[in-house]
Formats: sequence, C-alpha cells, structure tokens
Amino acid sequence: MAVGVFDSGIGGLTVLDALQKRLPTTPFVYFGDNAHAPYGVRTHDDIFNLTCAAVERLWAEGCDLVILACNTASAAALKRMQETWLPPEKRVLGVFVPLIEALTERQWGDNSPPREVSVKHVALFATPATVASRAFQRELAFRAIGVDVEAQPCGGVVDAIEQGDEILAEALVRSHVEALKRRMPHPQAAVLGCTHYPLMEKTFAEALGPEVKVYSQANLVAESLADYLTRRPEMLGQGTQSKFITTGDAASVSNKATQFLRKKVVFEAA
Ligand code: DGN
Repeated sequence: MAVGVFDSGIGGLTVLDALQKRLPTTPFVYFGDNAHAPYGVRTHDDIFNLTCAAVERLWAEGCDLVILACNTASAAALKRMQETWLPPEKRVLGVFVPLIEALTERQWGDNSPPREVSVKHVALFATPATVASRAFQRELAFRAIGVDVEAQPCGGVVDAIEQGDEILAEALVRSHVEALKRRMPHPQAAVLGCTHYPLMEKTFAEALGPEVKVYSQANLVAESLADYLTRRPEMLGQGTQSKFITTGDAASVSNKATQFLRKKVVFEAA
C-alpha cells in the first residue's frame, strides 16, 4: 500500500519532496491533474468533482490514505468530501490543519476549544479560489480566538512559476505583499497557502520584512503525516517505489516537473 498525494498539477511536488525526506521508506503515488489545472480559478463544484475523480484514481492504485497537497482542493472540496462522499475505511487529509496547528501552537489532533494565541495578525497568501472559500479562517476559528486574518488572492503567481518566469513571479509576489500591507501594515505571521509559493519563499520573506514569521506548508505537512502514521501504522505503505501519474501529457509534465523541482521526475499517463 502506498500513500496517495494529489495536486492539481506539479506544485504538490514541494509537499511530496518533504514527505519523501521525512518518510524515506514509504512509497507514494503522486497524481497531478495537469489536464485540468489550474484549479485556482474554477468553481467549487468543479473542484469538488475533479478532486473526487483524482482520489478515486488513487484508490485504484491501492492508496487508502490520500493527502490533498493542493490548497485549492483542500479549501474548496475536502470538507464536503469528508461529510458527504468519503467511505469510512478511506482517509483524505488536507494541508490546512497542520499549518494552523503550527500557527496556534497545538499538538496534532488537539480538539480542545478555541483559545487566545500569541499571533494576532496573520497574512494569508493563496489562490483566488482558496481565498474565496474562507476555509483557512474557518479552520482557524475552531482553534483560536481573536486572530485577525487578511487574505490576499495572488493572481498570476502560479502561472508565472509554471512558465519559469522568475522575474514576473517575483514582481507579482512583491505587488501582492504590498497590496496586503496596505490593508494590514504589520502582520506578525504570513501563511503561504499554495503549493507553489515555497519556491518564492525568499521573495515573500524579503518583501514582508524580518519581523514577519513565514509559515510554509511542505515540512509542516510531512511532520504531521509522520505523526499520523505512528498512530495509524496500518496505513503505512512499504515495499514498492514511488510513482507519478498525470492526466496531462506525460512527457511534457515530466520535463516541467524536473525543471520545477530541480531533480528528475518521470510521470506516466493516468
Ligand atoms: N496547487 C494549487 C494550490 O495549492 O492552491 C495551486 C495551483 C492551482 O491549481 N491554482
């Protein structure tokens, strides 16, 4: 049995990379829905249907546990999947909870009532669909009170990164940070709520200034999954090699992914 990792495209490879480093003997199956990416500008119904289809494909690969590495899917589809669609023997986990647990200094699975936390002003950077879903604020409200969240939809950044246009990506990140700072001049923490943004972490950090703590997801998700698997060892895969599948053109997705991650990645057609 392998652990499934889903993303709308190649961005989730930042999460997979951290997972592989943290859990080197666990096999993963990565599913990139490149034929339908980007998700960030789609309707919630569309994102829900595409994410369910991807998760079913990962079940066919034997993955009873699937991580939605995609923030847009975690934000727009996960709750509905868990409430209306997911059979009890399967698990689908998203990327927001580990991040919010870190931000609110909670242990994994601590479901005690919301309480005051030291961080009061949080900047969220994400795709337009993630921002519109308000999923981050909803999850945060289960755990913390009195936190002011200012969210910035970062249009254009994913496309610029995928096209390898670093200059444009940097300029867009700086202008999104400036736009947010006009509404929240002194955030204490910044959350990078998109798979692609870890690659721009330095630019975000520079534009935000040294007093802002930047939370990037990949390592937090890897730590949280490792913790989850010590509690549910039957979900822990073993034996086989990791595999990469895509709904897009396997050769061009492999090229793009290899460039994106700066190491060789070979995709097969889904
Ligand atoms: N993977 C998406 C996310 O984390 O929000 C970004 C790419 C997209 O589909 N817009």
